[in-house]
Amino acid sequence: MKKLDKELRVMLVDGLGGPMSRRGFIKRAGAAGLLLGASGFIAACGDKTTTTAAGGGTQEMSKELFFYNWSDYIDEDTLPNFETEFGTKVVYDNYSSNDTLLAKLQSGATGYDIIVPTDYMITTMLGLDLIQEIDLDNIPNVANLYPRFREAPFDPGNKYSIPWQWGTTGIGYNSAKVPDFKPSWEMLWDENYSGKITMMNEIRDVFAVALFRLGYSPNTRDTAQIEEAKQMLIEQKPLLKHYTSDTYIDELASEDSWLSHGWSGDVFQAQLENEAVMYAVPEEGSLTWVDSMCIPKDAPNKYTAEVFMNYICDPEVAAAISNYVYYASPNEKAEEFILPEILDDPQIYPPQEVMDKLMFLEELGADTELYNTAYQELRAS
Ligand code: N2P
Repeated sequence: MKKLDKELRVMLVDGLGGPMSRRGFIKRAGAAGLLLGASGFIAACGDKTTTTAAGGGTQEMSKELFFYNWSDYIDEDTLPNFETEFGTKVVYDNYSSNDTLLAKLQSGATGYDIIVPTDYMITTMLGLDLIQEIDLDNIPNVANLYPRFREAPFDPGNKYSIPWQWGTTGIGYNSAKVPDFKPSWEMLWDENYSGKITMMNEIRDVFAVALFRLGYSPNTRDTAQIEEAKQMLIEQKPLLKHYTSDTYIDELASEDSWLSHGWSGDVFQAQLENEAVMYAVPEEGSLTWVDSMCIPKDAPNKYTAEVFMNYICDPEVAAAISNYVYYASPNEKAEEFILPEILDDPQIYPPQEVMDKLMFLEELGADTELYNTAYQELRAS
């Protein structure tokens, strides 16, 4: 990828003027996106459809790449720039929960080349033989990642996965409509806000909220604890507007919802539209997670998928994604291109003492069924 002109980069990183609110700042980031697009265009002059693989030999880029990613999780220029640079069309499709992604893969050949499951779900998919090993010779840019993302417990050495973005789970709330907000999961059970509350549509995440509220681990295998959490979630149901893992961004922005169980960057995206929207990680504890690119077993275009992964690990490409979606990047070399307002924001890059309090969901093997059954009972109640 062509490097940004130095003067332009300084302008993007240092900003055009004095301190700005996040809302003002993203407008500036939007302008940066346009400029990056222009840079991608310049880089496109040259035939990139045949590439020499780092491991030797020549491998053909496919005409199309089928990419299945989370909704609201990419810079608007990322795919157009890739298409211009490599001459491959990206067919882009979205999901909003790991459960949907897993069900899709389990239902048979999907034709997807890249998917982006969350940490624990990668372990699940490996166990079900749904994803395949990656040829790291084609992804030299993996060296740009922070060491902790090269040695993550769910995939040490990035044999099967290349991290995309990471973040935390918490509550998005409207500070004007919920003046008595406190950083507690209890808020999602507050009858004063009945009809204005949303919960995610994701099995383990929904149970994690009730389990944290009860003081239990979100990874418990204890059937009595899971049952107690289910009862608590059944009590909550009449207060909910609905379960959603994507529309809450717009609903928070339009004030159709005032309290949403949500992911950090999604809530900040809502905040761009409505300055009253805030994000908090509840004091009872919460989750952190990392989503990573993987190649399904039956992917039609494995080599092109690896070239795409390498492109995403380019520091400027990775930074542009964080600058747009407000999630943290696993790419250490991207730091110099990430807007300081994002890099220095403790809600996006939490300090170690906050990280120490956050937990990862764990893959529970056969005991996952305890959650699947309880969730079905909850939704049917
Ligand atoms: C993006 C959702 C982030 C994914 N809309 C949470 N794992």
